[in-house]
Amino acid sequence: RVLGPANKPTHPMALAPVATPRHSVDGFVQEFLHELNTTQGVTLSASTINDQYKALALTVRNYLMARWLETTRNSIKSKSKAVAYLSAEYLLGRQLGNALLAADLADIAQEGLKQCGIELWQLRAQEVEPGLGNGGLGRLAACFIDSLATMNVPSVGYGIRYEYGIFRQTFVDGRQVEQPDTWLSLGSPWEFPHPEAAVTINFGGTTEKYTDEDGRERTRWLPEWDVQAIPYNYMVPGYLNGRVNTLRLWSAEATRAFDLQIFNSGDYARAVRAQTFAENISKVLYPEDSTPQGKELRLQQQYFFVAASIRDFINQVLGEDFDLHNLSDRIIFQLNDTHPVIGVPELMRVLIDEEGFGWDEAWEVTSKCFAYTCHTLLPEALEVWPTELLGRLLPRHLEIIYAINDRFLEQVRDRFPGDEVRVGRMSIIAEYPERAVRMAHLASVAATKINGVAELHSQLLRDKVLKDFADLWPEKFTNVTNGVTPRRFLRMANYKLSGLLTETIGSGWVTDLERLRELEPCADDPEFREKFREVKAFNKRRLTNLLRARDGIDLPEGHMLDVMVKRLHEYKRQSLKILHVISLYEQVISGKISADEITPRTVVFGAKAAPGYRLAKDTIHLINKVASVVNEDKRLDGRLKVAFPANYNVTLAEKLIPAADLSEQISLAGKEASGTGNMKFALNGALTIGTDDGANVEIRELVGDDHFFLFGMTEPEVEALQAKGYHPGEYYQNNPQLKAAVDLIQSGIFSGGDRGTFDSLTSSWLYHDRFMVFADFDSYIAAQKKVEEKYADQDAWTRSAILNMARTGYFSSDRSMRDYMTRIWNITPDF
Ligand code: T68
Repeated sequence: RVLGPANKPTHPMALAPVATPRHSVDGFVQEFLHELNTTQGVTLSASTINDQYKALALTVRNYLMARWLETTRNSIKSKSKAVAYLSAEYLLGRQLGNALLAADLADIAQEGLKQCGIELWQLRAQEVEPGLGNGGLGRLAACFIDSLATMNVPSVGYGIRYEYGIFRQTFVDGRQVEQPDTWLSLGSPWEFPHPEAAVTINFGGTTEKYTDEDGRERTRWLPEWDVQAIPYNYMVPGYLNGRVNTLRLWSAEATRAFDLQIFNSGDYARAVRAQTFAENISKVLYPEDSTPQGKELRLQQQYFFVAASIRDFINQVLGEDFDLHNLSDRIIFQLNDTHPVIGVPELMRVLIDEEGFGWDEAWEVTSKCFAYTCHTLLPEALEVWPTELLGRLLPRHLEIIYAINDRFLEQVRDRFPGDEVRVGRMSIIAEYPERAVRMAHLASVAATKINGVAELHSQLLRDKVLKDFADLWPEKFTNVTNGVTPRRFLRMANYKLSGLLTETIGSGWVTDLERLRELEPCADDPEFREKFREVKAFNKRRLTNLLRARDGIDLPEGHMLDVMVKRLHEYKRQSLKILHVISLYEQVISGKISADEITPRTVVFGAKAAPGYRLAKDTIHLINKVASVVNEDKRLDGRLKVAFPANYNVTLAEKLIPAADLSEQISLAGKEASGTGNMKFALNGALTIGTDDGANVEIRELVGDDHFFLFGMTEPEVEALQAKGYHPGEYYQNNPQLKAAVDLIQSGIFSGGDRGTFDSLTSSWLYHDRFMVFADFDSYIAAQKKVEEKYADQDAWTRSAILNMARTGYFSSDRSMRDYMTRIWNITPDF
């Protein structure tokens, strides 16, 4: 690869930074028309909306370009320590709005386009969001890279450019049906492919021992096949700070040599198959959330992107003469869960096999270069890879993992002599039900720091999930509570509220969210409360219009908007929410209460289920069926509605969250690592009904008990009940309200008279109820009564909503990044 020009440039322009278009309406229009003509190849009058959208995206890119080139040049020059965020997922959401905001172009673009006869919102609607993630973990990565750019932190995000992101959800007769997400079909104007910078990634084969020229015993890997990793760069613009970081996503392509060999053998069909085989690696995002699949292709994906990223950083950023003994002075690889942990043996392999390091030397370096973030508490969510599979795909890496384990277990035996049970528990290698590598253990052994994502979660990691590791290395453990970017989720998503905030306290809150505290006194100001209510009403109208056009859903006016949006999972307990709805319905139709005793409320669900997760899909089916019955029943007098727009994604979240009154965060205590939707709702002035779980604990501490609807067992109470023996059937028998709701499902009323349709769900609750929905039902219903009482007093409600917003500035991802910098990375921002 040739870097830079062959001869020293003589033209003066060659050294000048690229010109930024004029920051004015005229400058913008000129640039926009230029892009339309020269890149899209059309005149304004002949252009389609897609042409216009693409030309607009390219225009905005041009405004950011000089800053990007400058940031990149500086980061190579400055030699400061950088963060490489390694994540298999980035749930970015649409790019255009964020880029306009970062470049301070929103008003100029709106006016310029208007003069061209174009509405900005219409072009924004044209963008298909890159859904390269499942849920919280992927969205967190996107928030973090936004904050790193905004805070001037030298950093790069590495991941996979999936050709198909998270599936598009549709409903057929109320059941989820998945469609492929063809986000690239109209082309993506945000990416910069660099096929010339491809990296070769090896797989399979065997290893062999040999003696090198110095007489040293060495090992080499003789791989069987390889693929090319092609980098695609994306701008990550900081907010109004002149910095643009890079997100680098890898795409798999067949290697030319591989192809040629087969082509030459005359087997054309096989050659084409080989190509498909290679390209499969980055074809599709695994839609499983919190339940790893253990599929070979998934491990291929993990190794593919991590190996390419490590190589890329060493070659491109550090350059040839860098002494890799000092690697940890220049980089920290942050592991977003265990998905990139194969990077640990990979770095060892590079240092030992390729660079000639001795084991101890290599470990000295490697064990300073990684930090590990855990995102779960569910034991079934901890990744393990059968040694058979790992050894077949990455034979050298398996050897290295065994060697790491041998030395590690020696350490454990030294510290805890005779405690072989502990040794077995802690081993990186599990022996049952099959021999397998425990990726969380490998991560814990290698990492300089291990963090959970909320206080309670980090505590439970230390006390339960990784207790043995915390006993051995207490100093490794820390917490960084998650956060969300205020740019996307407040400034962009809620521009009406943003306007009110800026008018009241100035615009500093966008990058210093704790300043929302200054709004506390406004909670007692009737005029401010009125304005705040008007903002909420505006956001509800906006949502109503969107859902009408997008889903044909009609939201009634004047309802409390009660929102539960997140992945569908048993532990998150969408079933508890729908049982509440069913119970309200049952009480009205059985005459226990009259419709006018119900607080007018619309319950909004948004949730995708993993395609193979039966109970989750059945829950979606139930919700849709309940919706269609409840929404039509005149006896409710229109006071209770259920809306379930399909395909919940970042784009929909940006409209839904600002409109919500009530945020449902109702997981069983001790199961939700943090949650981040909970933070977005509070910041947008919704009140939370929630359990003492994840970051809910910290939200409640900050906003105060009077402004939070707490219910349900605490984590220790859950443990105690589990230990004593939990019998959901008893709750069913002893709680007439719960029994009536479950019986109503079993009556067939939601399934056209068929009594068995939802048996899988009802029997799972009655006989297992792993997440104790029945045990928390009563407490949840009681908390919902409190919600209704408070909502009846609109002044009190608004007061609480304002205080929720004013007191949750802590949950900015800028603060999370600051915590990572001081507690984990030991780096400071660049200026
Ligand atoms: C989420 N985890 C946590 N996992 O559930 C949530 N898993 O509490 C937390 O707020 C969030 O992470 C951010 O820390 C996930 O989203 C996954 O998406 C996932 C994907 C693949 C495999 C396993």
